[in-house]
This record gives sequence, C-alpha cells and structure tokens, in this order.
Amino acid sequence: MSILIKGGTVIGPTGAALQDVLIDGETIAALYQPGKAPQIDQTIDATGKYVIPGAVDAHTHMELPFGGTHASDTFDTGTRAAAIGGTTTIVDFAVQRYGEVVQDGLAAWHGKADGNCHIDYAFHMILGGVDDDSLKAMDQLVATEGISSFKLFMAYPGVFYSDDGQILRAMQKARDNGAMIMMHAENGPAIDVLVKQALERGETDPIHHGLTRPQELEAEATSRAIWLASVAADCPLYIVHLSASKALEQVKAARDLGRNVFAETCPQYLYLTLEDQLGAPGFEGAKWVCSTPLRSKHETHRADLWQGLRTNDLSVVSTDHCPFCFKDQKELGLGDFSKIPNGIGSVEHRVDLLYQGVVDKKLSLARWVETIATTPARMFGLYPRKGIIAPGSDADIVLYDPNGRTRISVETHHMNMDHSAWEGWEIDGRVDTVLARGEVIVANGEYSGRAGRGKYLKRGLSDYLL
Ligand code: DUC
Ligand code: ZN
Ligand code: ZN
Repeated sequence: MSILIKGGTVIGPTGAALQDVLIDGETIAALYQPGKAPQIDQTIDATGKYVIPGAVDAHTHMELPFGGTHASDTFDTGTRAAAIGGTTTIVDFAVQRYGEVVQDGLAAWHGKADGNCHIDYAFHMILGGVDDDSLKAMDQLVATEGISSFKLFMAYPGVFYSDDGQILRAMQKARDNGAMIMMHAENGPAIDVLVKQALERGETDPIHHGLTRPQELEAEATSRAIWLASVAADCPLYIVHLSASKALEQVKAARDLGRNVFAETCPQYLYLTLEDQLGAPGFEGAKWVCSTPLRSKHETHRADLWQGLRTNDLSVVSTDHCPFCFKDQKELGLGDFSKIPNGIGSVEHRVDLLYQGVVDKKLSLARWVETIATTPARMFGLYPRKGIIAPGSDADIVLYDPNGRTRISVETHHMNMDHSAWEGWEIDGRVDTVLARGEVIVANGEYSGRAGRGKYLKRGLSDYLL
C-alpha cells in the first residue's frame, strides 16, 4: 500500500526542507518537491508539522534484574510507551550474568522480547564476566547474532563489574572483530568505600547516592577507559550516560586527538539536578536515584552537556530507560540509599524533552534529529535502514507538531511506573503521528499499534569505526 505524507517540513542531518514523502509498503519510496508527487489515494496532511525519522533509543533496560527486583516495564509496556513518544526503534541490553554462558543470557533476552514488542528492536550485550568463553562468544555474536556492541561496567563490584585486565581483554577482542565497547564509567570500588563511610555516619537519604558518586570518580573511570582503549590499539569506545563536566573534558580531549571515542548523555542530566530532584524532602528523592547520578546545579554540568551536544563531543542522547515503581521497588532503599534500585524511566519523553532544547535555542533542528535518531542508528549499525528519511529506508516517520504542547504526568504516561520523574512538566511540541515500517501506529496522539509487530533487527558494525 502507498501513502503520501504531504505538506510537511522534512528534517534531516543537513537541515529542513519542504518535501512530500512517498511510502510504498514498509519503506520510503521517494521524496518530492511540494506538489510534484504522483496522485496517491491515501495521503496524510503534514502541513505545519516537522517530518522526522522515527527516533532510535540506543539505551534501554526493559525487565532488567537489578537490586533484588526487575525494571518495571516489560518489552510490551515499554515499547508501546516508546512508540507513543515517537521512538520507533530501541536497542536494549541483553544480560550475561556472572557465571552464565553468554549465549544463554542472549536467549533469555530474546525470550522476553519475542512477540511482545510494538516497535523494532535490537540488542547490545552486557558482559557480566570476561573470560575465555565470553571472549569467544563476542566473535559469534558479532558474526551471526547481529550484536556488535558490548557493555562493560567499571562500577557495581560483585554484580556487573569488570576489572581493568578483563576490560583490556574485551577491548582487544573488539578491536579484532569490529565491535564497539560501551562503558559504564564510574570507579565502583572507590564508590563502595564512600557509600560504606556515609552509611556509618548515618547518612541514609537518597541524596547521599549522588554525594557518594562524585564527578571525579566518573572522570577518573572515563579517562582510564580511554587509556585502556588506546592500549587496545584504539578500540572503539562509547561512554554511556555521561553526566559530568569533568568526564566530558576527558572525552573531548580524546576526540581532539582524533581518538575513536564517543559518548552519550541522557535527558535527566540535561535538565534535573542533585539538589532539586535527588535532594527532594524525605524519601522522595529515590525517584531520581540513577547511576551515573544527577549532578549539582551549582556547577556547570547542564550547560556543558548541551554544549557537548552542539559540538558533537556528545554524539547521542539515549534515555537509559530503567524504570522502577516507587511502591515496593524504590522503597527497598528506605533507610539505606544504597539499596534503592538505580534507574529513571523516560523512554516515552526523549523526543519531546530534546525538542525543548530546540525551543530554548540550545540545539538546532538538525542536531535534534541527529542526536535522537540519525547518529544512534549510525553508531550502532542500523543505518540507513533506520534514522533517516530517504528512499530505501524503513518508513519509520514521526509527524511532530511544533505548535503542540506536551504535559507529562503519571496520570497520562504509558510507561509501567507509578510516578514520573518529569511530573507536571509542560513543554513545547507534541508527537502527532507515528508510522512504523509504513503502518500508522499513532494518529493525533491515539495509539493503534499492537504487541508483536516489532521485529528483531540484526545490526551491522558501527559506521564510525576508524
Ligand atoms: N544505571 C542505572 O541507573 N540503572 C541501571 C544500570 C545503570 O548503569
Ligand atoms: Zn550503566
Ligand atoms: Zn543503562
């Protein structure tokens, strides 16, 4: 079936243009100057709207086991919420737990996702233990499973943590097989010392989660990861959820030297703070316990991160969507902040939250689309199938209404959470219509998709390998 999207302004990496978009079946057939397209029975009027590629969220954790519980969104609820918010592809993290066979962890993740996703999805693999077997598994995952990126943790000793020797071995393997190493860059053993000391002093409130994870320990780990990647013959390195100015300085210095180093940040670090959210009275701040943590509003983190997005020292905005309900989940940490499950849920709101950056003149329209769609697709081997409006690409398209308004609340969101990290926020812009592989799944804000329509995507290597 053919559909013509007429009268809209198509936004791509090179800017904005009035163009009509012809869709044939699941893919984009052609772009036309306004009025030059052939006559088609089904048209969608996009007058006054931006026509952007469906957004790609390269960092989600549906159903992640963490802190004695599980992230509260399933692949069903989480991908439905993503779709409603204009995200048409996620890359979730399959998990190899310590002592588990990598392929078994991957099979378990397929078991959670298969038949349940509303949008297309792919996986990175978390390596919970680097040894001879998991190194061999990396080759197989790259060659046959469409998984070309592996996350390692410098934090969480005893859970996901890898020591420097393990990290180096995984980086050497990635340098050989073309994969990307994604790094959770925080010095976990040092953080654990600070956490123990804080608890001994009776400091148990959520704000101490942030105070025991100072930016120096993010910057130190970021720098160490960069040097280890250098020793591994410039293995491609991607720093996840970068939150702090001093960590950004490390990435910028490496990139200025032409190093194969990339980083993402997340909406929470662009807008929320240690004092205003994590430091909310009583136990309320638990809603904003995530790692890396929210940073101080009295320092320059947020301004620096916006600037990093403009200069491409930060290439991508992902959510690190890892939702936990307040009741019974966040509450596990009542009286001990170190037992609060780490994570914030935002998969539904990233497109809107970053559009607010355009309204606030912190990002150009082109950079908005690049950081939420085009670059994540290129970074993780999904381009040009995803991330761009071009002939041959999947017809994943969002009609975005710049004159609309979005009000965020637990009363109206679709994520499986009993609170919102963004409660009461009213922002400019609104997702109006969403097409996923040529099917209209959101029209005028109303959802009409279904679980099981999303397909698993085998990814290629990153476009950005040196
Ligand atoms: N950070 C979080 O906030 N949640 C899950 C894992 C992580 O690294
Ligand atoms: Zn992480
Ligand atoms: Zn994460």
